[in-house]
Amino acid sequence: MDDSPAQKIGRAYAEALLAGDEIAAEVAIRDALQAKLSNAEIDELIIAPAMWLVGELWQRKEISVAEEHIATEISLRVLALQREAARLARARQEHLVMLAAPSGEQHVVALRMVANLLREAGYDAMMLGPDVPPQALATAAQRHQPDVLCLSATMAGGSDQVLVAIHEVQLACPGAAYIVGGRGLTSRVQAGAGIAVCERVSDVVESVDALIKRADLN
Ligand code: B12
Repeated sequence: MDDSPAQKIGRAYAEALLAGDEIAAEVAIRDALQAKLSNAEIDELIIAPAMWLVGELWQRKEISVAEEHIATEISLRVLALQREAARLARARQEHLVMLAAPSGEQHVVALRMVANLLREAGYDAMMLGPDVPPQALATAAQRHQPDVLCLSATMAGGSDQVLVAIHEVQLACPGAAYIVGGRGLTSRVQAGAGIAVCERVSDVVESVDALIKRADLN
């Protein structure tokens, strides 16, 4: 039977500790977070067993005191990383991202992916769906005060609809930032202050983080 993700990551983590490789240890813990292991699982299934192994090897004099100290120091730093990830997810809960396909745009698969990724990362995401007229979008933005709006343009001419939507929302909700994506976008839509252009859905969480400003999340 194949090893579970926790077993594989646990092995990688233990190897990293024994090699004194802090970066590899961090990568293993980031992999665990990505694999959706809880902090309790990371503690019980990855960090604790690796430290037990370090203890056994130390007792058997197969590794030195210095190596044991380095392994412990790495694990303590990794615990701080876990705390930081949890804190970032909590901070994201305070922020609302609104998603909409502007007037005439029926394609919403990418936007749904974006909404899923944002929710997974901890953001509050409100999906308005396809073909949302600019005025309706502005009214919704005024009412719910999103920090960021995600808009998609798949069709030729979609750039204009995105620009009209942004213009309307700016009047109703001046503090909002925007992330736009979709193959219908042309150079008419430029990234700039408060506007990010994303080619791939997988870039969206990082882009929202950046727009909301690290300072706010820190
Ligand atoms: C499914 C589909 C439909 C469905 C949509 C259903 C729905 N609920 O979404 C229906 C049947 C409604 C439909 C209708 C039409 N469609 Co259509 N459709 C498609 C199809 C096959 C798949 C679209 C899709 O889901 N792609 C998967 C997503 C994940 O990828 P994506 O949209 O390309 O987005 C990627 C990036 O651009 C980016 N991204 C996109 N938006 C955003 C937003 C943000 C915030 C971020 C961060 C990233 C991001 O992330 C994605 C991946 O990383 C495409 C084919 C294709 N090549 O895409 C045609 C396609 C988009 N459709 C097309 C056309 C022409 C039409 C119709 C005019 C057909 C007709 N004659 O009626 C109508 C127009 C509807 C309208 N007014 O919007 C053309 C568009 C050509 C163009 N550029 O003008 C395409 C390209 C097909 C083709 N090769 O001709 N369609």
